[in-house]
Amino acid sequence: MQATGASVPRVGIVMGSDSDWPKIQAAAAALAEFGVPYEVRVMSAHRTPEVVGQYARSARQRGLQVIIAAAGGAAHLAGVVAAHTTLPVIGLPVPTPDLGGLDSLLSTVQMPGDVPVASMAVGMGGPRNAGLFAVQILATADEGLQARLAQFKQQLAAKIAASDARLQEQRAADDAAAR
Ligand code: RP5
Repeated sequence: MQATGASVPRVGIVMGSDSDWPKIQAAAAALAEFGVPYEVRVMSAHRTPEVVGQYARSARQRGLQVIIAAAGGAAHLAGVVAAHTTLPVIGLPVPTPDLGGLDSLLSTVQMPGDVPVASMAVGMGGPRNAGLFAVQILATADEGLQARLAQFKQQLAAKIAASDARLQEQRAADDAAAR
């Protein structure tokens, strides 16, 4: 799937199974939010190892600049992708029913020296952060994205300030009612 029209994808999202997709869609949503063209593929380090190697080896030449690799359980996908490319690889451990994703996390994050994978959190903000981290990597050489990220940080700060103001108002009202 190529999600943003005719634009050449800058980010590749790969996952070990289509069962991962509902759990990691927030990564794609974050890329879309910043207007970053991306592609999404299913490929498995264990079930289709040749496809993974070919994808990773050809990624830079096809214009990809970052790869997000999501997998669950014995989650070797990000590491195998990293073995075959010099592009930055973001590992996204997918929650699992058996071990809650600790299996995925450790399989993704515990890379040996010389083959880095930037691992995100299991669940919670992990998928969204994978997308945002890819945007941040691209922004190191893209002033437009850098400006959008700066605006994003300002919006975050404004949102938290508004939450704090609401909480203070609520507490003051509760105190007044209790008197
Ligand atoms: C991993 O095994 C996938 O990334 C997925 O998280 C998990 C289960 O895959 P399915 O059995 O649903 O295909 O390779």
